[in-house]
Amino acid sequence: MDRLRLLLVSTPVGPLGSGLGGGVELTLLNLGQELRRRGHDVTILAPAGSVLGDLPVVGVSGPLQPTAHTQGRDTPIVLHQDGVLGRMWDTARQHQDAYDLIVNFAYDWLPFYLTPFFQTPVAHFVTMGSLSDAMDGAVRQVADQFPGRLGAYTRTQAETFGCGAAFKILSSAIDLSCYQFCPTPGQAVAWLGRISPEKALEDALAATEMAQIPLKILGKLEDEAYWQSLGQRFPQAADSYLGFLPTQALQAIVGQCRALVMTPRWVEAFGNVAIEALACGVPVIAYDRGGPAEIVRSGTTGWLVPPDDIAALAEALTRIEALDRVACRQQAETEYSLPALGDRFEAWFQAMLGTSPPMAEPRP
Ligand code: HBI
Repeated sequence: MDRLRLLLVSTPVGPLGSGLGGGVELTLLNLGQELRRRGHDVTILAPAGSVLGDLPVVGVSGPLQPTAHTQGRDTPIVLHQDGVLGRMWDTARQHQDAYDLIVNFAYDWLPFYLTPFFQTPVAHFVTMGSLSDAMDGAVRQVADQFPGRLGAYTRTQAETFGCGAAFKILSSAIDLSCYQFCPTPGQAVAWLGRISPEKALEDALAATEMAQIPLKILGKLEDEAYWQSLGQRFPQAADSYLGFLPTQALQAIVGQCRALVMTPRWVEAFGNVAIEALACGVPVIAYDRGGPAEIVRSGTTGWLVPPDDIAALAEALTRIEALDRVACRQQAETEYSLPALGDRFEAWFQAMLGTSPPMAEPRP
């Protein structure tokens, strides 16, 4: 594939490296590094203060965008008049001639709406499932006007928008060299993720209490009130919390665990934490919902249990020894390596640029 000049535009909810961007931070880091390794020219456009490995980042200042994942279906579009979201996309507009392709990673209305306003093709990697009617409308507009310009982590996630066939399914990946296989775990199981209601940490606390298995909690403490309420119900929660750790420290702790417990209350678009665990040889016990349901091979690299069924989760925790830690690492190497990710994204870019549709006229 010939060398592309790529602009990857980040989430406006926080600087890269703050953890506020959740899984999309890891996706951007891994994708950016892999595309550059393949010889493409990669530039990241992100809120001021962003750091992403050694990738070149253009920082844009301005008030951050409120997060979408805690809002309801009828939430109206919110846009600061001089916010970082508008300013990032004005920067992209000004410099678009320097790029062959612009890929948006923000889960926000504006970049989808602006797609026909750009001469340089704009593609969208959608990082969450359907959350609001306004965003669904923006996504469907691009599906209609620019077929082929939508990417997603998983089929389940894409289907939540009602136009799943319009998406290229790209899955995710991690740098496997950062994760060590651990054949002999200790007693505890792990829970990883943003501590926020839609991740339902309470179910993991309840199930491990029932199964009498120690739990290690890691991740960004995003919703303080929610954490306090958990502490009231589960006194052991505070001692189980090990903080938001960089990958090296995180994988050392997770690798020692017998399993990762995933309790998504919402349709998790992917669940990077699942492939981080698999890379360490750690099986995943998860609700049969969203991304984790497309990752876990139930019975081999984990168990899928009926969603929101805490008793089933506790029961699955008693069957961890039946799972195969070597198979977990092998699945990560086959499906979730950086070369596999690079192949999928290059195929998507080729499909868009090789036969990019004529510039559609914006609807009157
Ligand atoms: N909210 N408004 C908004 N925009 C985003 O890009 C965004 C978000 N909430 C969460 C989020 N991105 C990421 O954590 C997920 O994309 C992974």
